[in-house]
Amino acid sequence: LTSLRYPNLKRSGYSALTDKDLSVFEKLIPGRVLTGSSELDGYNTDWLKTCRGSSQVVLRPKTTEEVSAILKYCNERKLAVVPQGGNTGLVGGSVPVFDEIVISTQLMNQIISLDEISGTLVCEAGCILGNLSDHVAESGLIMPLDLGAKGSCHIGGNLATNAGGLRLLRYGSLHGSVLGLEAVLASGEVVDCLSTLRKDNTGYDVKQLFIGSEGTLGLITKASILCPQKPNAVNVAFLGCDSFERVLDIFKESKMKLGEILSAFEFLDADAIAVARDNLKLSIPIDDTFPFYVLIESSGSDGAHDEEKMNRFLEDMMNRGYVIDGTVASEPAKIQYIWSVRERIAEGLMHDGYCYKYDVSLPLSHYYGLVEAVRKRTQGNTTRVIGYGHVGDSNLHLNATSPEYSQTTMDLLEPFLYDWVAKHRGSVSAEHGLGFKKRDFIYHSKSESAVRIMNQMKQVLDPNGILNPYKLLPTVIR
Ligand code: FAD
Ligand code: 2HG
Ligand code: ZN
Repeated sequence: LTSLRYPNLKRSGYSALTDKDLSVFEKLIPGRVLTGSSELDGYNTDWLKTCRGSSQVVLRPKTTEEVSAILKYCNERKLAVVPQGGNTGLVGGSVPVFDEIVISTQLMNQIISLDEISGTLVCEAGCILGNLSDHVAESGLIMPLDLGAKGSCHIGGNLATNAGGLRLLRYGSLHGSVLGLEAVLASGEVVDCLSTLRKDNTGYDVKQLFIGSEGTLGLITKASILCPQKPNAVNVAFLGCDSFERVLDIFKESKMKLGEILSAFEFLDADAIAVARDNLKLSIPIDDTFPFYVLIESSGSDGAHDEEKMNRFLEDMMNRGYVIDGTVASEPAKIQYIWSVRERIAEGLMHDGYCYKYDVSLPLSHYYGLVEAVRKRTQGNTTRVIGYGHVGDSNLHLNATSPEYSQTTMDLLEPFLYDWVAKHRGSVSAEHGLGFKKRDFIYHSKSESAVRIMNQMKQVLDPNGILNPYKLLPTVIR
């Protein structure tokens, strides 16, 4: 079988689904086997509407034991599967490529425990991030990660992609804040690493393997997460400046002057602001004619102290001419509005038609140079090329759009963009992962020896290759 959608890719030799398989699944999880084609549409199509599979069945287990029984059966039958959480992934990793069986964590959404003193949350993989945030907030805690997709992404999906997001600058990556997890291997074996300990140096840290493995090594069923204290005082500044050099100056100064209360440092260029203004009809909190905008958040424990610190910092930035105009908010509604201008850019880009999405890490000295280079190269072939993102983490979101997919535009973008990133010693995927779309660019950021070890790990944990095939690992292992 060769998919019409992916003419250069052949389906591997997995078994095809039979009626007998369906009746086995129906016995394992009665009433939770979806087969109607209209019902399956959403599970077969990714958030960006650029990848579509043709799975015939979606399984919705409720427990680890059910996941284990399903995987054991699929492994013995050599049926390929794709784990799916909220299906908000941006690299085509969460949907089938051909007819892989979708295993959705939608019904695994129980919160198991919350220790208010240590801040340890234990929950099932299908809990929606936003619901977890609301839950821990009642105990004066926050989740260590926050992202625009919080209304639908699952915590299991967050772990599987090692999602970064808007708070990474302050709270670090999930490799630090995940204390434990439970996962089921392709064989059905349950790997219990559901520790709640902060310190535990007893041998290899096996749970780390699953964080960022994008569903290729096991299906994550539970997680234990360290939740920070909810800050008493939050301030958000939205600033306009006249060059990218100024953005970097402000970043350096904010680390010095805001110190321990700095909790986010994001930037948007004028073309990103135009997406919020023109496509989403959002009113921009300050004059909308600056070439660059910065969003700075401070979070601390003393409102008066933090506000004074922020105001002194901003005054200094304006006196020095680094900031031309700005607004500061401390009321929750205004803070939320300013954040929505930043968080909704991904949604706004979809109004242009087709979106070529890139998520790279670059040394700050070369960070915006990529946007300029891509703009120059694709001039006349795109509606716009925008740069925005987590500049405080050296993570650039570069997006180009056009009314519909164009192979000419794609050929201008790739491999040019990835070569540029590799030449400047960056990463071709900072936080979204490799999934289906970027797996063959892995060598731009990882050595052949590192990829060989990844492949060996895959062979050990999933010898039949049933877990999320055609994802993360490249077509050719060198
Ligand atoms: P899915 O999309 O369902 O799956 C993603 C991958 O994880 C797939 O490979 C899938 O097979 C695997 N997977 C899912 N669940 C499991 C499981 N239980 N066990 C094993 N594998 C599993 N990402 C960031 O890093 N930072 C951001 O700021 C950010 N913002 C976003 C904003 C928007 C509007 C959108 C649409 C996406 C954004 N993303 C961001 C992308 C991102 O990867 C996630 O939204 C999120 O982490 C994916 O979670 P999900 O539950 O939707 O996973
Ligand atoms: C964000 O930071 C997400 O908003 C999405 O990672 C980035 O869509 C993008 O380019
Ligand atoms: Zn991001």
